[in-house]
Amino acid sequence: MSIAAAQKKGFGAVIWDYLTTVDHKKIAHLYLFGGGFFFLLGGLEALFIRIQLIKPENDFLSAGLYNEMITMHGTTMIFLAAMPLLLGIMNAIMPLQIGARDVAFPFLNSLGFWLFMFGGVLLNCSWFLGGAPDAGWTAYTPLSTTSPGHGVDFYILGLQISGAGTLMGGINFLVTIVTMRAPGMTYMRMPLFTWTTFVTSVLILFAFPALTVGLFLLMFDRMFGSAFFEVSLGGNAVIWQHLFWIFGHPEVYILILPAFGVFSDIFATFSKKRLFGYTAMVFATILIAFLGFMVWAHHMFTVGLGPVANAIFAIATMAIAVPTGIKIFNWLATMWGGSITINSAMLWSLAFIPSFTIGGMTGVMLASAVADYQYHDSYFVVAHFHYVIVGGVVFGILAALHYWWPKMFGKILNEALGKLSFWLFFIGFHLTFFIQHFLGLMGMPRRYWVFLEDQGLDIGNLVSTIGALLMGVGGLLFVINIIYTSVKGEKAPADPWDGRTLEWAIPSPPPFYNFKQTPLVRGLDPLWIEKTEGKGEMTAAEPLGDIHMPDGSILPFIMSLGFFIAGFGFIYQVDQKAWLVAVFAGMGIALACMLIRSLKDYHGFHITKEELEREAD
Ligand code: HEM
Ligand SMILES: [Cu+2]
Repeated sequence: MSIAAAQKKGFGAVIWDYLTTVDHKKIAHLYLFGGGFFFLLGGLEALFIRIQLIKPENDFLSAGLYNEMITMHGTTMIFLAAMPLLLGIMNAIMPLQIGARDVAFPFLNSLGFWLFMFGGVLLNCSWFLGGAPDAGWTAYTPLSTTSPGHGVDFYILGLQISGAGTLMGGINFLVTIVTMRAPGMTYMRMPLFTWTTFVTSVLILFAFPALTVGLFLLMFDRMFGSAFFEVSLGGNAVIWQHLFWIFGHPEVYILILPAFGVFSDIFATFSKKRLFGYTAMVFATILIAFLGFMVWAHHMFTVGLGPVANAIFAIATMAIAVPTGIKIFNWLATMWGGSITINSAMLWSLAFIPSFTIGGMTGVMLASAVADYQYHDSYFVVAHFHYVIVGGVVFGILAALHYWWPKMFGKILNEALGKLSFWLFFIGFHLTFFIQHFLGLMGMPRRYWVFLEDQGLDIGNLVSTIGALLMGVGGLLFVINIIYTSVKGEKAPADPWDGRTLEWAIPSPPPFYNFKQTPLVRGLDPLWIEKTEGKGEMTAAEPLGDIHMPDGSILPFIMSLGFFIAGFGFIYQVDQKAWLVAVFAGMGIALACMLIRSLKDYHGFHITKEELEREAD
């Protein structure tokens, strides 16, 4: 919705519109707003960590607050920033790329967003209510079962609620891609971004239940006196690590695969060439996802699983380098001989290749179980996963935002500001994390609140912190670009980049029904085919007719609010049983919404053929 339309509509109406929307394009806006907010929060927490480590034995943060800061930074960035931002981009673009009018379950789509948002808010309430979780983002037991206060309880309930939202999002995307592709859009004609959305949704479906189960067991141990992880009562603390990483490692592929899809679409568009090795790229994606479930114990090489288990997980981990390497070479081959356009989206994509490859290489080093006894829990590990997560996922998100902003918001992000924020963030990134490899090799452990004088770690940490501040400035400039563009930005045409795929065949932003007539797809890069061999625009697969669209609803918001209230009840009923009232009240609200949704008929509405004909193209 443009600023002009919003002003015409009035602020209140706009808020109500977004509170009740089931339109995938508007839900995408909500995810970008929510995920963007949490990214800034996670970034601020990272800056506090780095300021604490700017010099030896610093006291900017207390030891306890430092533990809370790293826990919240990691948890926020992964669950509340990176993933929702990707879910937002997938929500906005995937239905357009397959020629659909929305996702399969619009109501569920809205519920998925509000559960994420209320889960994220609940988790962050802990800052104001006695202290945030402090057991690390991995919440290893018995640290997490014995951590005093309610911080870890907020972690459990917050992630349980937002995790349910993510699971719904994954199921929704899966069903959408299987059932709502336009005529002719066979699986092997889907753009790579849609393919990676598909495979990521399968990963979400199989990985998140492990976390859900783990969080329930942790909840029972902390709140209801069970002993799943309590060794003295016959429990096993290592089981938590297995459950967490059976989820946790596929989680990193849930984050990186959509980014891989973004780069594939961007390299093809700005090289004016079909993606090299399309079929190999599709199967490499599937193979990475499959192997991604076979490697979780590489996070536990030093736990004592034994040489046989370590060897198996080491080999499986190294094997993932093969399909990943195929992707890197295919991106390079796509650009080879192409007519390359360098703009902000392409800069982030080009910067991704060397940055992510460095992360991949250190990943292979870490996969060597014996060598990992040296690297484990040192800053070498911190450097590695930031190279793959920031150099891969965050660069992918920023590239995608520059590439699809015109389609999502109808305006082109300012290129000058775009390039400036890129260079500051890119240089800051390498300054922050490259030196950390060496801090780790010099023995600096992760998660330590201070480092000591005369350990030779001073310069490295100073450089790392200066880099983090530079990333902060680059990030802020990106936010300024968004504000500047929404106020003064250039209106975007339907196809600003001479694109290849269906989303560029409709206006920017698209009308709320997306396609007036479902398009007929005749091959991979359907729009490019029509542009180069056809009549320059998509052929309709159906005659113009009435279009059915779903109604908006406030129920997803209220249902999520119910779970939010119940969350508080569960956390505080440990101290006072009176809080059980909040549990029943919250669950009652959620249940009532489910009943209303199940019993009341929602017919939706039709846009008539006449209205569509009247509407000027
Ligand atoms: C944007 C700039 C960022 C900076 C400067 C930064 C900095 C750091 C630092 C210094 C630590 C280690 C703290 C310690 O072990 O004592 C850390 C931990 C971590 N970071 Fe980041 N980070 C950034 C972005 C991200 C992003 C985008 C993600 C994920 C999407 C992320 C995920 C994590 C995780 C999971 C941990 C581990 C937390 C734990 O030990 O429990 N970081 N970060
Ligand atoms: Cu892993």
